[in-house]
Amino acid sequence: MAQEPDLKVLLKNSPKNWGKWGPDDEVGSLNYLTPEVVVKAAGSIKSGKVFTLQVKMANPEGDPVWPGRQGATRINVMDAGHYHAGKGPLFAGGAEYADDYMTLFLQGSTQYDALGHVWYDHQIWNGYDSKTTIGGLSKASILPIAEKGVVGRGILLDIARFRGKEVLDVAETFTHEDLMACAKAQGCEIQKRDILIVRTGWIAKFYKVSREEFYGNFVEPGLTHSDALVNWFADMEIPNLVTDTIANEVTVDPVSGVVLPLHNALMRNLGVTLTEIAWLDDLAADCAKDGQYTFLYAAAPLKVVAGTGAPVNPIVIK
Ligand code: UVW
Repeated sequence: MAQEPDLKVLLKNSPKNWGKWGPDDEVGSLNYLTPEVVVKAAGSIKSGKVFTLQVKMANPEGDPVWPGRQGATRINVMDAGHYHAGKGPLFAGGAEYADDYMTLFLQGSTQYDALGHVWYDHQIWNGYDSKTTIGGLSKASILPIAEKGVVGRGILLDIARFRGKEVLDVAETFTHEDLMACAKAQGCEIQKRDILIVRTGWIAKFYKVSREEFYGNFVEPGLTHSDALVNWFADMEIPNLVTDTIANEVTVDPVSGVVLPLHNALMRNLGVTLTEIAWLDDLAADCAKDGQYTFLYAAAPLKVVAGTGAPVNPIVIK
């Protein structure tokens, strides 16, 4: 059997943004989202229509997660039942309340990845030692991204609709050339520093088919690695890639056999932030109706200290 190449070999010609924003940087390509970019992005608001892009959490129907993770579990610790049983705390005036807690994988919902989430060759984003991840990320955690916030011009690239499909196939791939062709067919153009929001129909499929079918042959559709694609992301200064898949790229590179090479080429090397498991179907339906595929995108993951990622409910304003 052919041996898959090491990421060090596969990405030997891949560009890096390490040091570009100084030796202490922890937000990478989000630095491209300057105040000027934000002001310009606000000009994309035309009708005031608002969309939220998070999937439901702790959903009785299930939460789509990477194999091996579990969806969130929410548990009531106080409600009317406690009062009926005489166990609720009594407040002067008679107020009663419901309360709950939740356990979750920080990567187990619509989420931002911290730049230190995935690496190879003992170094994470900006060249920090991978040992900085031990026991919690002391470098390039989700916190600096959460503190900064993400605001810019978003562009929806509805690859599923572009290919005339409800959902892309298992392991189906596309490239940056396809993203550009999709934009053209939609009557728009990807501009420098755009936040790319790519729809494959994959997360919607999770709610429509059995778990056996969804996880049976788990190779998600998505962007596929090439040096040309990585150079395009670098030249276009893309700050953020948002998709309706669990891992933002075809799970296994069909050419090299390497798993998640773009997590490394884009996130570790270029500092592109990844947003996964986004709910894009309502936004996509509206874009198909009104023909407006560009808008203001705003998001801020939760401020989890040392986290590898954190849930987020991004907002789009058209
Ligand atoms: C893995 O951690 C494997 O992927 P993701 O970035 O989708 O959470």
